[in-house]
Amino acid sequence: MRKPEAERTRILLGGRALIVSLIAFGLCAGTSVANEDEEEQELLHNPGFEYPLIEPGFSLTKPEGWLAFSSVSGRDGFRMTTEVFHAGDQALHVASQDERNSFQGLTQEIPVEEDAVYEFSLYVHNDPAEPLSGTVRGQMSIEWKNARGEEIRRQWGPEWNRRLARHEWTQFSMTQRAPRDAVTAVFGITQFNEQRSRDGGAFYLDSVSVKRKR
Ligand SMILES: [Ca+2]
Repeated sequence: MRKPEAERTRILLGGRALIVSLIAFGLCAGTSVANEDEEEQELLHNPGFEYPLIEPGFSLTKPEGWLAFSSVSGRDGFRMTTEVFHAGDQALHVASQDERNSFQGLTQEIPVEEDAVYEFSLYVHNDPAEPLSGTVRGQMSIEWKNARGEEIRRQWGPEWNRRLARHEWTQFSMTQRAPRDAVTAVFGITQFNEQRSRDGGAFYLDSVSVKRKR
């Protein structure tokens, strides 16, 4: 039996109203997600060294999503750890290499938009068991690249050294505007050792972050 005309109309209107509501909700939700994407979303993969999961203690396993480099062939001082961390369950232990004028680092290259502003930040903690000494230091940097993969500009940020706190985490950050033609940026943390005399030591690194500000 056919429904009375008035009731069919109401059902149709109700359905349309629901669809309109859903579209409106979707648009609102979409807008809010887009804003978060542009302004607040974490852009790094595995920024807190939570992956892969390691056994309790220290591990030579490399953190997912990060590219490690070292001036000393086949050897670096990176170890994932569950012993000390700023957030989550894991962090990275960075020990200087016993080699004069050595350097090593971790980078992550991600897409960027020219003229957008990016905030790069991290937390570091001097290793009380083997604190940084002498010339050993860590430093943040951003390398902007164009569509051909060529470096447009490299900007060095804050650095930390033997004066870094041994019993608390210290945050460092740098905020920079992507230059014209930039399509990707390499966000890096480098540890340098000039090794005059007996320089050495290590620090913990955790909660690295890159966010687009505007
Ligand atoms: Ca962590």
